[in-house]
Amino acid sequence: MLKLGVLVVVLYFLVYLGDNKKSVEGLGVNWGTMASHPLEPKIVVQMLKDNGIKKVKLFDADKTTMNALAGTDIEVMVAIPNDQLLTMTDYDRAKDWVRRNVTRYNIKAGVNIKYVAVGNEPFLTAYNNSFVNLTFPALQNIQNALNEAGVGDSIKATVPLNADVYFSPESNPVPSAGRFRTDIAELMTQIVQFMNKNQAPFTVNIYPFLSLYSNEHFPIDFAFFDGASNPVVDNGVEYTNVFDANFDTLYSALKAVGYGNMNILVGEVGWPTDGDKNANLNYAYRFYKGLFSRLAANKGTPLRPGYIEVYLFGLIDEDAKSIAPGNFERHWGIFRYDGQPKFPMDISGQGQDKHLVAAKNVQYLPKRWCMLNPNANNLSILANNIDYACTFSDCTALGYGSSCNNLDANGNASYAFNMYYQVQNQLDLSCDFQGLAMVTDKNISQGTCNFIIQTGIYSVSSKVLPGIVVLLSGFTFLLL
Ligand SMILES: *[C@@H]1O[C@H](CO)[C@@H](O)[C@H](O)[C@H]1NC(C)=O
Ligand SMILES: *[C@@H]1O[C@H](CO)[C@@H](O)[C@H](O)[C@H]1NC(C)=O
Ligand SMILES: *[C@@H]1O[C@H](CO)[C@@H](O)[C@H](O)[C@H]1NC(C)=O
Ligand SMILES: *[C@@H]1O[C@H](CO)[C@@H](O)[C@H](O)[C@H]1NC(C)=O
Ligand SMILES: *[C@@H]1O[C@H](CO)[C@@H](O)[C@H](O)[C@H]1NC(C)=O
Ligand SMILES: CC(=O)N[C@H]1CO[C@H](CO)[C@@H](O)[C@@H]1O
Repeated sequence: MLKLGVLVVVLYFLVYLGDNKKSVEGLGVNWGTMASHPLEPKIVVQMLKDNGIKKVKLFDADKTTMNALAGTDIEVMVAIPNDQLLTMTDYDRAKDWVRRNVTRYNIKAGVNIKYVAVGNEPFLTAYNNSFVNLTFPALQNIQNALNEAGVGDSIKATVPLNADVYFSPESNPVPSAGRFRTDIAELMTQIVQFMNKNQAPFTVNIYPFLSLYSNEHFPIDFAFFDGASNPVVDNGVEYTNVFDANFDTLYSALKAVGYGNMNILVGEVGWPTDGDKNANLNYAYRFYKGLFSRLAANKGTPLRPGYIEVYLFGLIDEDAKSIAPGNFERHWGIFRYDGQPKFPMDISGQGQDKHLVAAKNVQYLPKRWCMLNPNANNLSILANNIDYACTFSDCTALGYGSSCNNLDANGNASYAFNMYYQVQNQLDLSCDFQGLAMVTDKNISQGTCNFIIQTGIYSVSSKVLPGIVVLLSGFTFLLL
């Protein structure tokens, strides 16, 4: 008994000394993987640990990711994508999903799963009601399956929703008038009732950047946390930022249907750094600095003071995301595509201008770029070749207000050719473009426009061996 006590003390100090990184209480990040060259999951997990980030929200339950999280104490939200909601309306399939993607990892492999996200913003108006009749049955089946598997006390099913599921009327556009969207009001009430009964949180994604992006008259200061010249006044409460106003509109909508005490979790919040005139490093820095200082102070909002559980969006840039909502979609990362921090960010909320710890052991392709051959003379075929390059790679930094928007026509062509060449892992044939292009070992970056070298692709087969997972989970068990 004494020996065990000593061991526990020793372990405590090991853990304590090792944990010199601090983040605001309970800070989480969204870890999306829609990238041409995703970083190897174990490198990402090490990066999370190095930065003291203890919660992640995923968009699936990918095996390699889950194995990399095994044996860490990082809390995990796994997810069921929208295109699987229909399947989950069948209880047996839902039970099977929980067995394969939750209990297998949670109980047997030491992955600390806390939530299952059922769908992702399924009620977005852009989805034309495709998931309106599927989400609630899927949610019920998943939570019931978790309960039946005996893990329902610690693992909760929730539905990450976009802030467009609630509104305040134009006649009274203040947070206290918040209500659920009329077309889904009855459904939202049922969902909230069910989640409340199971002590699951309401998950909402709040994007001040999108408020600014979608409305050219939006007062820019209202998107940040450092004060606004014209606050919105609501029953004597002054709102100086859209995050608070938005959150409290949800609070009021919940209260109006009788669930004002429900736990609210912010599933996504963040600011992109490229792909739009308002998506840049300075604004992202300003936004996060304000956010972290409030979170560190547990300030909460006027109607819901105190701690808020928050997941940043997102961890790493994703160059294969759909740009239907806008070019900024591929630039939400607090880290670049290669795990390098983009700007100073103090996630402890103390406002120090330090950088996050970069990903370690990232392998890059050789320092070779593709560019427009200065001797190319048949320029009639240039436009088509640029189009081709940009169709199969990410040229969003070329757009208006973006980091590469100041290139000349030749620079544009070189940028497009290089992005394609990198995405193709620098295959020789991918730097030809009907004879217009050539490879160079000179860094052809210009000003704010970085001509990147891609990372090497990791072999997906290099998964953690089952034996190691068992070992790790044994260790976790010892610590408990
Ligand atoms: C929704 O409907 C519009 C108009 O009917 C259509 O253009 C769009 O592709 C649809 N979107 C989806 C996701 O089905
Ligand atoms: C959802 O179900 C209701 C009731 O069965 C039906 O009237 C409605 O058309 C369905 N909506 C969609 C988008 O399938
Ligand atoms: C330019 O290239 C196109 C396509 O290869 C070809 O049809 C055309 O004759 C070329 N023009 C010149 C001036 O070489
Ligand atoms: C470069 O490409 C961007 C995006 O396609 C375009 O807006 C811009 O006008 C181009 N610049 C020149 C000088 O051709
Ligand atoms: C190329 O130059 C840019 C700008 O000086 C720099 O930021 C970037 O790190 C360089 N890239 C490589 C691969 O050395
Ligand atoms: C959403 C998700 O990741 N589902 C996975 C659950 O487990 C099965 C079997 O391992 C996978 O095929 C699914 O992709």
